[in-house]
This record gives sequence, structure tokens and C-alpha cells, in this order.
Amino acid sequence: MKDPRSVPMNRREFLYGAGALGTAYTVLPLNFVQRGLVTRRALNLNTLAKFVDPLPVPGVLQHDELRPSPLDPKFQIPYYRLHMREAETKLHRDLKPTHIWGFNSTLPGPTFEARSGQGILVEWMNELPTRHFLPVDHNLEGAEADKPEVRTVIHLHGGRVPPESDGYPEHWFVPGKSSVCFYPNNQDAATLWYHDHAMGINRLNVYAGLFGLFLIRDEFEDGLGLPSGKCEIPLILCDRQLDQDGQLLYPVSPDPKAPWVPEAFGDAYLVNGRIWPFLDVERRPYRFRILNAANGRFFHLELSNQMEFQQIGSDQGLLSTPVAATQLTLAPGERADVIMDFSKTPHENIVLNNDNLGLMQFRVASRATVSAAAIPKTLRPVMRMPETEATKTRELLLEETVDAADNPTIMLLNRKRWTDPVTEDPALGSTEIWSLVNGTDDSHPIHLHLVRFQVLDRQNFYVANYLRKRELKFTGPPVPPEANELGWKDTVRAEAGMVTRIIVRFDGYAGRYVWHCHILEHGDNEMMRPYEIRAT
Ligand SMILES: [Cu+2]
Repeated sequence: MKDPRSVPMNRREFLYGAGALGTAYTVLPLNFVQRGLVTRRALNLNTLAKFVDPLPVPGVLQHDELRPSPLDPKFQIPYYRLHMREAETKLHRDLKPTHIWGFNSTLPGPTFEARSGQGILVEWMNELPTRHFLPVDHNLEGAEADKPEVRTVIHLHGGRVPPESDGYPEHWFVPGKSSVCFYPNNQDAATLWYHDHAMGINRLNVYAGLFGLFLIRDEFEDGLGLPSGKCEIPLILCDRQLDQDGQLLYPVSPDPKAPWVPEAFGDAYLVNGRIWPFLDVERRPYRFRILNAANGRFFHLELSNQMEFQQIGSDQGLLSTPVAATQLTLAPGERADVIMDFSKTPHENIVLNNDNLGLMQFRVASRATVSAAAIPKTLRPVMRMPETEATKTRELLLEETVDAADNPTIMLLNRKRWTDPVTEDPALGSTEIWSLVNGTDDSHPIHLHLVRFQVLDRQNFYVANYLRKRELKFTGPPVPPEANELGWKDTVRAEAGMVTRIIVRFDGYAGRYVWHCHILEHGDNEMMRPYEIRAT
């Protein structure tokens, strides 16, 4: 048995509804057996004061030197070094420093500021210890006992990157080694992020702190007059479990030889690496780059005063027009570029909530400030891709297998494991429709490396019939994508019991990439497949 919980019809919805912040593990009798057979009890978050720490803003990276471009050695391009190190960091004023692994010793790592069309080189340096401090499961593909326990490889999520620099999960390197990646940045301005992608321990490395933001800017976006400087702030969200000493706890199954769990939730929410921070804001519009960097939690955001905000961008850059909303759902891996205008709000404290529980507080200044430029009514045009452009449609099943006690044991894409031969092999430059047939009770955020895509629709289907006969019978009409899903995406929520269709042009580079579920516990347990773009 892998999972100590009883599994209701829809696990994740149950966890939200329980008001327990998805911490089913912490409401069970705790017996966390981690290295050294130490039993550690969870921290009671209610003992911490809310909104006493200022929101940290990750520093912006400066390059170390210039080096010849791999595209044309006559040109020198910025060369950055990032050091993955163990470190201690304060997650809250009243907690002892927490042991983490971070890029340049920080959680989140520093932010890249790149320009569209201007390539950079990054040397990712593994300076981590040789033993992992979180529970490795040697039964998982790629994390066998004969593999080095600590391995890392970095993926630029949302980056249009040549295959050798994409962070293929098996291209890991061990402590004392480094890897140089080339990021051409030949793509529209967008909110990307970088994170570990090592085979079989990805969930642990990211949980330990190995992630950060990567912004690409361009002239078009510059011309929109969006809030910038101190009015443009990343909000990087994740959740963690902490023990009574404020140290990271990663949940484990009752079987010490097979500690993998199907999802890892925590009741400590971190915004830019801090629990319940506050941000002083002037009475003017702010631009927030919101990233869901959690292992498995879906965030459902809203402001305590029900204030409307404008979403101006999604995963792969600007939407065609701002989308007004009071609520925002972000699955793991998804990003939202959001304008919140505090100019018309009174002097008050506004809480950013997730499922009615506070994440952080905005303290609106008492003085009115100079009026700021209005948000443009139109942003970057997004041409909808016609379905007729697709030369192939693939039906791809998302499936969980369960044991006798109905606990998930493995998650599969199209009933294939990681080591099975490649089945998704689009030709370079071709367009395909991928129908993500979700036969499970959970939503899975599906991410394709290299490409951007558009969401076509979602449609309920008769699941039992499909699992038996592989025959699609729809039980409802197609549902169009939500207004904030009409831009370019790289991660899509494949909803439970629905077929989610995306249309993808496979351009950029030929070679080997991956597609996977961004619930990291799923990706580590077979919900990840290689795919190959065939040169034509
Ligand atoms: Cu999944």
C-alpha cells in the first residue's frame, strides 16, 4: 500500500473541501519515518503570527562574463553561473532557519531577465551534498539504488530550447559536476521558470527548493506601458509541510521501502519563499507574475475584498485582451500575468486568499498617488489555430492504476511506461491535435516541452466504456476554453472525466523532448513520456 489515505471519488476536491488545506497526511496519526528513523511531528501553523514578514522579491541575476554564441562565435553573449547549494533560509519571522537546496542558496532562486532574440548561456553547477535529505524511493524508474542518490538536471519550463539544453530527465549530473545550457530566447515575452527535472527524484529536488523565475521581455510588451520596476513583482506560490523545528517534511507512505506518495500537500503556503508575507502597495496598478511552483496543489486565488483584477498573460505570454476576473485557478506549472489596480481601493489591508485561506496581505497606502497609465484594451494578437491545420490527431489516455485498497500505485500516459519506445513522433513543422483523455478522478496539468499550444475544448465522456473498449462516447457538449486560456499555453489542465483537446505546432527543433503531468509525484511515477520531433 502506497497511500495511507482512504481515497474518495475525487481526491483533490475532497482535500480542498475538507478545509484541511489538502493536508490529509497531517490529520492522520503522524509517523514520519525519514532518514535515521526519526519520527517528526508537523508544525502547528496556527502558532505563527500572520502577515509579519515583508514579501521577499528574488534578486535579478547578473551575468558572470561574456562568451561566444553557439550560433555564431563572432557574437559574445551573457554567461551565467548558478550554484545549487544546501542552505538555510527563514520561511517566517518566528521559525528557525529551514534547511533547503536552492539556486545560489535561495528559495526561490534568483530571477533571470532575458530579452527576446538575445540568447544566453547558463552553467548549472551541482554543488549539493551526495546524500538526499528527502526520502528517495528506489522503486521508481531512474531512481534505482544503483543510481547516485543526488542528481539534478535543469529544465527551462516554457523555453523554446534545443534538445541538448532542454533538461532531459536522464541527462542528470551529480554533485561536483555542471552542465552548460544555451537558451536562444527566440520567443515572445513570457513568464517562464526554471526547475530541476531529474528522473525519479524531480519531486524531491523541487520540494527542496530548486526552482526560480525566468522572464523574457520584448519590444512589443515594452510599448504597452505596463506597470514596471517596483510595481512589477513575482508571486511564486508553493506549499510545504514543516516539522516542529520548521524543517521540510516530505510525506511518505507507511512502507519505508516504497515511500512514494501520489501527491504531496502542505499547510504552509509560501509566497516567494515566505509564509504569510505582506506587501505595502501604493494606490496604483501593479503587475504580478504569478507562478504555481507547487508539487501538486492547485491554487484558487481571490482577493478578500472581491476586487476585480485583469489577467493580461498566461503561460506563453500576453493574451489578446485583458481578462477581468475575481478568481484565478492555477495548476502546478501554470503562470498568470495579472494587473491588480489598488488606485480605487480605500486605505485597507487586502488578503490574497487560496480557497478562503490567506496566502499574503496587501497593505494599501493611505495617500493617493499619481494616476498611472490605463491598461491597454488590446494586448498581443493571438491568432486562433484552425483545426484544419492539423494533419494528425492523437488520442492519449491519462490513467491511474490502484491497488486492492484503491490507493494509486502508478500513473500512465497511454498505458506506456517511460522506458517503452517513443510513440509520439510528430514531424518537425507539423501540426497535431492531442486529445488528452482523462480517465481518472483528478485533474492533471499536462506540460509539453519546447512547444506552445492552444486549448481547443473539453468534453465529458463515458469513462468506463473508454477504458474497456477504447471507444470515445461523449456525454456532453464540448466546452470552450476559459477566457484566460485563449492565449498560448504550455501547460493545460486535463480535467477529470473529460477529453481536453489541444492543437500544437511542433516547430523549433528536431529531437527528443518530454511531455508529462506537472503534478511532480505523478511525473516521477511514470506520468511522463519521451516524445520525438522527427526531422523532415
Ligand atoms: Cu497527474
